[in-house]
Amino acid sequence: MSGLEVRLTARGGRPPPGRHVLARIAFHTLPETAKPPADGVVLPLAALDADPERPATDELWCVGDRVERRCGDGLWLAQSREFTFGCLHVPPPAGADYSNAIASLYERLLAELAASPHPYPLKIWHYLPAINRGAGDDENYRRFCAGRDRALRAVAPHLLPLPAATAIGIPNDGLPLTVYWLAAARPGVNVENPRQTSAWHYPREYGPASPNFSRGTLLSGNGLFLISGTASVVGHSSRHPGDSAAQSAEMFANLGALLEAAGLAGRATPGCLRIYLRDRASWPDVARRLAESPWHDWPIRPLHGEICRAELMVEIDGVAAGS
Ligand code: 3EB
Repeated sequence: MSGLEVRLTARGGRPPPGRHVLARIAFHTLPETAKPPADGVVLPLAALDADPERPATDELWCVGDRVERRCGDGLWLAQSREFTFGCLHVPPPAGADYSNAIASLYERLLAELAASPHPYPLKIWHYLPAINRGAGDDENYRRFCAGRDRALRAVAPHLLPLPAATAIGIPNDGLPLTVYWLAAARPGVNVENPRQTSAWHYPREYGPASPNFSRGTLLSGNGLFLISGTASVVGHSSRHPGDSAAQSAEMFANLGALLEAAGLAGRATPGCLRIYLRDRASWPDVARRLAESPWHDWPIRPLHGEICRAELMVEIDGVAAGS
């Protein structure tokens, strides 16, 4: 394996010598006005940064060999010998159409995978407008889960359970529904968290279709570990509703248990993390817990994003590398 690595750089930063950008994820404080970079995509969430000296960053996904790109019709695709990075975006769907919009988006994603030399997803990121709008089973997140589940069972049941994922709400109504994914010629190794019920076994109370994702995915032969969105969920229930400080402590306990399950306890080298905050004002609470955690010196980017359950205030995801 030539190795995939992920790092934070300044805006427009170059990859290390001899490496190539597979995908640049650009974080902006005002994503609605940002111009997409030629070699990547804009994350549709506002980057929080109290420090004006460190205003902008890009997350660079780098590989050792040449990258080819194509784009058009809401699709952006980058391909190296070993990996494909794809991104699809569509206008925000309205009301009851949410699950249909997600099912068609997923059918397109699955068709791209099936036609690609890299048919196995390793992680799928979802940024969803109005994620908590609607009550009970009509909440958009539940409709999203139903649409994803329907498309998968119809088109690609062999991909179940899906690898690592993130699903976060876009607070700004004007930004498109954005899904992007990393894929390879062979599947990764999925890892579950012993503190948490597997998402595909969540009971009926969380919606008509369970979420399809694994807690994390290890890339075979590479050492990179892709961490799913991890929140203050123990078993299947949300802990410390509305309390961002207590939720942060629970979230870090979950992250520690997941890294241990992946065989990375005490061996993980700084990768790249993102923290999603429902409420920008809770960053000091979360930052305090981060400072007390084993990840205090990892590159990290706080972002303004909504968590899929209304009572959850904070979530973390990212990449760790084995030492
Ligand atoms: C959870 O533990 C939090 O539906 O793809 C995290 C990561 C969450 C991915 C998804 C949802 C998803 O249930 C929510």
